[in-house]
Amino acid sequence: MKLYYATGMCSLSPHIVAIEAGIALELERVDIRKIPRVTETGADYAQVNPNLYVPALALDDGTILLEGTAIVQYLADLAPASGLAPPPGSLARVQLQSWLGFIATELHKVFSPWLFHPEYGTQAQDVARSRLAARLDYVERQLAAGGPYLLGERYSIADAYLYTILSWSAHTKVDLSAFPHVRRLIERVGERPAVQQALREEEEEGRY
Ligand SMILES: N[C@@H](CCC(=O)N[C@@H](CS)C(=O)NCC(=O)O)C(=O)O
Repeated sequence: MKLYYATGMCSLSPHIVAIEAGIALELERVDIRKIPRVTETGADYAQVNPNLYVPALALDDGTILLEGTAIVQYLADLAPASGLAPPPGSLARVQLQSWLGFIATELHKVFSPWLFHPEYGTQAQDVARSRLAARLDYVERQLAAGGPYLLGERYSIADAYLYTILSWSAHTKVDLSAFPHVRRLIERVGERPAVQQALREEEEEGRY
């Protein structure tokens, strides 16, 4: 299996999940700053994902899986004993999917692209930051009531995704100081050996 990724971007989430699940991944870096978009081997990334973004997961039979929230569930389901996702069909699985959808649409897609492109201007970025603060306040209240993880006592793929997205806070000037439970979750996830390994592997491969 091969994960197409860009260092420190949202593709870090499936990278972490694969390591947590004990799944060996080949990594292929994509330069997401350039069009045409090529991978580190010189391949045309548009042939992998016509939308041009990472992550993409190429299965050994050539199938390409797109969308981070689907990819992490696929990886977790390959290793059910890892407990990274509740069983398909359970209510807990739907609660997990609720978090994955929330992180993707309410957090991830507010950080990216809005806070990654200064050319969008201060006004757009102020709106993005204030929207993120409102959404993080919701996460904070949920964790205060039933943490320490998004699904309660149980670490899941949703926590790895939240960690990945909030790792962008410092350089995009998103202030987490009002959200102590969120910060504690991020610290705990950041201490996990699988997360450390994924960060190390991406750094070793190099940053564009
Ligand atoms: N809907 C996609 C969005 C992925 C996404 O936003 N990827 C960013 C990096 S975090 C990217 O590759 N951006 C470059 C681009 O959109 O061209 C998913 O959740 O997998």
